[in-house]
Amino acid sequence: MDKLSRRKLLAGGTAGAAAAGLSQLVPGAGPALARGADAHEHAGAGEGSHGGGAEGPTFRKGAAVDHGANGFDPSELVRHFDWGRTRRLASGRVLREWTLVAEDKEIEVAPGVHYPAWTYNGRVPGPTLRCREGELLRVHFVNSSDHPHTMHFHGLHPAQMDGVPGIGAGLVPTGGSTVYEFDARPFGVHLYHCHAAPLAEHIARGLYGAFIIDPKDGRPDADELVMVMNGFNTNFDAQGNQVYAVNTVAFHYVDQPVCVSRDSPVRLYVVNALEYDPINSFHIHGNFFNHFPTGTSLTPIEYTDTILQGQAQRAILELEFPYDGDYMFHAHKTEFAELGWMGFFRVGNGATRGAGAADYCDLGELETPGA
Ligand SMILES: [Cu+2]
Repeated sequence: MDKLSRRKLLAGGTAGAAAAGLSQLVPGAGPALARGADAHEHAGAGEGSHGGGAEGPTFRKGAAVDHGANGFDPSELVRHFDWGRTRRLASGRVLREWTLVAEDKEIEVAPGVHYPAWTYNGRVPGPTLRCREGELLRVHFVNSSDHPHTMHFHGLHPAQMDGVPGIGAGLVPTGGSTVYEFDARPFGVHLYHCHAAPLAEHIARGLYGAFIIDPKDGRPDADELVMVMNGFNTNFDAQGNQVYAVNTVAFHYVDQPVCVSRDSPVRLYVVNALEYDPINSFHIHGNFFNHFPTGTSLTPIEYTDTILQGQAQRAILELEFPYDGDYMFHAHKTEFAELGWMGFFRVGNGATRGAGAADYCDLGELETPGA
């Protein structure tokens, strides 16, 4: 299928594999927030456009993903950093260790859309591994999947530890295990993923995660969030994706916005793990951020509201929200946004946002605007 025919399938809902994938869903559904004017603008209200957003055919009315069954919740995952376990070596150096298990697991990526994922530790994305520059890292990898896999880290390390077929431990067979060991460098936001062939499928199935190396002296305090941009090719034609998201579940942060405090530093670790589409993007409404590509410099390269990322590119974005309210963030590749890659930041508390504000946003005591 060429690119054009894929677009036609997505846009027109004509017969074919893509349409069949979407036909499990019922139009006209969606979280209340997405019914705002802004969401309509971006969602295109479904009239002959791609997917139609939370109002469109990618959602079942009133339905939600069963996070319990998935075993992970994007609202928790967004602030979860896995620091592993540490001990100090005789040299004084810190040894940091993790255990990651590959396992096959069906996950729900949009209400009613179940996808046969391959996971690290039962979740997609895999755990956000976090460490400090200069530490010795040791990753115990166990393959409990029905397929051979590896763990390939971005960063500086010897070829033997690269997690590719034919070098070092190479492919780890079903029931097998290995240990990857390397130094934590350079600081920045990186990623890890399986490197078995066919590579695109092994990544697209869900075998990836963020890998953050903090500078030796750390970074300034901030409310830190990890956002792994991903997608799901639910019809397995390897031509684009039918569901797009940050942290796996389509429109999750429309349904449950990411709550942040006004006038407080927020740091986003944004990783593009999307397969089958060459470019992804991140755009925020009503705000600008400092952009640190790969997070390897402490000096931003630009102050903007939109960044592009090719496959495996990533960045740190730093910002503050000067006003209360709900602020959309989404791929500015609008087709992706309409198929699930959009969400909201909710700034301030219920009292300052007025009627209709969800009460799960418990940010404690906040000043009212203008006070
Ligand atoms: Cu794999």
